[in-house]
Amino acid sequence: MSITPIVATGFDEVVDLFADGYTILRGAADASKIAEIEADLADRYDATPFCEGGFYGERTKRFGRLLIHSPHMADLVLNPAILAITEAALGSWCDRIQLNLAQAIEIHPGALAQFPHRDQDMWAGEIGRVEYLVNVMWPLTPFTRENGATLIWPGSHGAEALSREVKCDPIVAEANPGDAIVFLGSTLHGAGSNRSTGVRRGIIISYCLGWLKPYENQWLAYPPEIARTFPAELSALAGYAQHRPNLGNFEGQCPSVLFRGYPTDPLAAIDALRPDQSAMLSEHVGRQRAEPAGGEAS
Ligand SMILES: O=C(O)CCC(=O)C(=O)O
Repeated sequence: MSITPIVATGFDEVVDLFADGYTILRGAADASKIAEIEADLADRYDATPFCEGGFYGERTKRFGRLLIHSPHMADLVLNPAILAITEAALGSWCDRIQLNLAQAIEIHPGALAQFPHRDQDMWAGEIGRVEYLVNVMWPLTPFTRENGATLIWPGSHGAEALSREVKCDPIVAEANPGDAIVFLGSTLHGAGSNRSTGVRRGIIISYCLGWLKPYENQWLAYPPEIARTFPAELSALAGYAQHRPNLGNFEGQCPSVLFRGYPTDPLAAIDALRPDQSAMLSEHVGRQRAEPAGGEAS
């Protein structure tokens, strides 16, 4: 395994994540809160049509924008243990992480096993040395071998993603509401087939490098009038923060400026730079200021 996160964490889960490509955090959230989320989403599950196409699954329902469907979702997205693991896992490659997706999934009896895939393949970046994403599957109903628990191929991550050969059998991520099934964007995985008589419900929350295009368009899912009601950490995850230098700005400023309404007057563009860039810039500016008027920068 060639990838080692640079950030020192002390979290065994991060070690497991990079050793095996996945880890399961038992009891990461309060099961009663998960039950409240399931209740909040119930009507939406009922109203949502089945997906079309073999990847999404024709016996599967999915819907996004989960932060608007349950007030308890914010706590799940901001789960401190998950954020710590994710920041440790991805922090070597970005200045800040962002929310990639918050999607509810309901797999009905008769659903076929999903095509095994790696979520990182949605981005055409270098494979094998960079991790782009951390996925967290939160079961709303128990996940069992019979009802289609997520299948995960241990050790299929990192440089192994360059190999076309699958070297082992998948593990069945059996888990209960409150548990968090965490895996890397480079880890081969997919939903299992549902051979039971009940539905398998879960929520997938993923986080990616802050400079990538997220899978779910966060600014459309949560426009400023909605995102302004979020806690600051959550709105930043949902795209209302710049990724230094200056990425995702609005008129040269942090997009959270829109929480005060669309500005009627022109705004000043304000540098949002990393410390190393600020240092280089200070030197560049300082040198010119120190020169006699009319002098040329070298
Ligand atoms: O539902 C699952 O267990 C996995 C879902 C998944 O990997 C996907 O939809 O991309």
